[in-house]
Amino acid sequence: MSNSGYHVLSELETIQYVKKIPGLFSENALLICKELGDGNLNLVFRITEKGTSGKSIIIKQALPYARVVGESWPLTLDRSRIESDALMIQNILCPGLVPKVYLYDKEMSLTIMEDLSTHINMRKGLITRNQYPHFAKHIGTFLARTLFLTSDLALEPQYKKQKVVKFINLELCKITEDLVFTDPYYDATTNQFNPLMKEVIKEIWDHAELKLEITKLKERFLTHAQALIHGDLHTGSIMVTEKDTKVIDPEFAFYGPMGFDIGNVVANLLLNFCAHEGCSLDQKERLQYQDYLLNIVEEIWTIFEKEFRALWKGNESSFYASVQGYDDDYILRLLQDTLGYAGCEMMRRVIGLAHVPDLESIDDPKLRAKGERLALAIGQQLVLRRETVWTICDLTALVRYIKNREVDED
Ligand code: SR1
Ligand code: MG
Repeated sequence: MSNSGYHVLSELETIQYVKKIPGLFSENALLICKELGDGNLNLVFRITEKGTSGKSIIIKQALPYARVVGESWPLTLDRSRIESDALMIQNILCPGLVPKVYLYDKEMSLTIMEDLSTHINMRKGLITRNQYPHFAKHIGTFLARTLFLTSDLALEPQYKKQKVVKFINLELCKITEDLVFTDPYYDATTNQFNPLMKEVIKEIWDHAELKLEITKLKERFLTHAQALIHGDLHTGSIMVTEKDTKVIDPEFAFYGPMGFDIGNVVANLLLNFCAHEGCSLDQKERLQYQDYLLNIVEEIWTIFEKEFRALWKGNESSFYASVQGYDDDYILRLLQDTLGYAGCEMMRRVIGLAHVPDLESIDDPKLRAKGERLALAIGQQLVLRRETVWTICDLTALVRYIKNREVDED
């Protein structure tokens, strides 16, 4: 796609740009712009009006390459269309659970949206052991509604296929195909890991049964156009306050397996669980927070399943609703996919290119390796044993069992 008017904005140009857009700020407003510099792929500017109004907005502009690597990794600008379209759909399906989009500028590959500076990134919140009493309800509802209502369970098949075409996301899917399902399972140049983990990682590279299961999950990721998924739903893609939750950054959105989104949420809670193993917290505090995390995993699934079944029931005229037992079969497959994709996400965040601050913020490599070893042990078992799991409590019991097996409590 060629955007002939496209150029990368500076902070000053961003101010000039927003001033030309009617309805955002008053003509004489004094504006401050700051590029936040925390995106893997894009530029993210916050524009704030000086004075008492406190008004602010976010402008997210796609770069023609992956920012984290540089110009040697070219990327399509079309991802900004995918992101703004996905946000608008999600806002219709789950009002209030994503930032509001004010404007999408195709030419400049940018989206103007609600500023969430009152919220914090959930990953940061979990690292400091904050608790979010409404999070499970919000994210369980988000998952159920966005996944059910964009799938063949809710949409007329031909209309759904048009959506599949609209959300073809070649390059960002390729990033996931490579970084999640391929590179971590051999000695790829993109991998970067704690040298203390080398032996355990070599065992993974030699684990034929594990690689077979990862291949099945990869093939399902590539071919199972089940619903419009967020595609990168880790805890860094979620902004929270004690009362509110907003899901951000759906630039990886495409029609893929529902379990990939649910699995990413679960995996990132479990990665935080593992990271606390490596932190020098006192044992009681650590165990309490780890219990809290496992409880949220159970709660998320329970809310997800309840809402998903309610949507299924409310759609009585559909072909699928008329087939007895199909809902139970479908939901069990979702749970087992969730485990599989959660396992993949956990392993790639230890072995592959993109790590998580939960573990990376542990300075001492020995302590970090403690958490990383646990993450790899849990990740492997989630993939290998996913078809033996029938309920969400089987999953949390499996996590507790592996933790007790792997970790010597002080
Ligand atoms: C080069 S992009 C690396 C990672 O960042 C994104 O958030 C995705 O998780 C991707 O795998
Ligand atoms: Mg992102």
